[in-house]
Amino acid sequence: MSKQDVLVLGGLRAETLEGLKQQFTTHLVKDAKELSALLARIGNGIRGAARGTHIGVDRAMMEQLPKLEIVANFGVGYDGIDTKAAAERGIIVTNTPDVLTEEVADTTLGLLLMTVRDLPAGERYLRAGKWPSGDFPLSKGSMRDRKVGMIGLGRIGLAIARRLDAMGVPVSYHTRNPRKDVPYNYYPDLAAMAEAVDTLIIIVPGTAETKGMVNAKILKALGPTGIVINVGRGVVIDEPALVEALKSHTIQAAGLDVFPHEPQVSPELLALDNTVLLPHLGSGSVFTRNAMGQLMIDNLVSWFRDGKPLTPVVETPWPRKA
Ligand code: A2R
Repeated sequence: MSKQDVLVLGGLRAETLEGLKQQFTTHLVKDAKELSALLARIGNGIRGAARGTHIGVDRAMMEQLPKLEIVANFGVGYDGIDTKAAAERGIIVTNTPDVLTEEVADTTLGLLLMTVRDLPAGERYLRAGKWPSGDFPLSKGSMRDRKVGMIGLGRIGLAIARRLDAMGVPVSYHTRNPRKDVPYNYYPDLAAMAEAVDTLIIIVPGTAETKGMVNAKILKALGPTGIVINVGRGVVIDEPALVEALKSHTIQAAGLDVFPHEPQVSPELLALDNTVLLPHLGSGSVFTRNAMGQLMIDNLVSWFRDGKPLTPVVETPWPRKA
């Protein structure tokens, strides 16, 4: 059987690209300019797409790919894909859940501890040769007296909460629907949860509903010992409001792994010393990125070989809704 033509959008690891090449005839596109030339040339023959980082899949692109059946996304978050347009055209979208859950939860705990205990500044202090002239100041924050409010308690949120349980840290959560299988306090109202806790961990998808949900009002409710950790999506925080709250010490600090305009980071956030900033590396180990790449490939293989996707997203369920 001849190999299917698969469009490969944006950055993927060499191992993942190699895995794709073994199964498919791949057409690699790194940016929007390359894309329009390629689509004009071979758009009619493409039935599958593998989506890496930094290139969106919008309605206009789908229109140039009349035979497209499946978009396999690398990563659990798929806000860069217009799933409404996909569903209308019967295109299945898949993501890579579960295989990254524990890794992202580990990174979140690392970022939380870095931010609460001011650990990156301590490391900079040692490397600058300052230790012999005096001890690094005690951290204002401690996990010993913190209360965490999770914004999102899905696969990853739950894995984070389990780690907090082990540390003896009380957990509350805000989602649209309460879970029946957890012992944590549920807050249907985010502002009420922000009042009750001093630490927010954001692990929701980037959607029209979640965009800007952590705003000036929520930050004020969190208060002067407040710490915000974002490992979900950058757009969930109203960034100007966050910068203002950090500058005015309305809250204490923020630890961020995701940003609204990645890979660009606001110079204002960079200039503040009460931020800890990571370059979106929540799932960023060789082990986990390989597992994510394999699941993306397996979705495409399963679709073309067995006629079904392995991990379709909720907006494009399989079997398709009648
Ligand atoms: O609202 P629910 O009951 O569907 O709970 C989901 C919550 N969530 C929200 N919470 C409050 N307001 C919203 N508008 C809202 N939309 C969704 O986010 C659920 O607790 C959580 C999502 O969990 P999962 O779908 O299991 O995703 P997972 O694997 O934990 O990853 C979360 C996100 C990804 O979408 C990427 O953006 C990022 O982490 O890597």
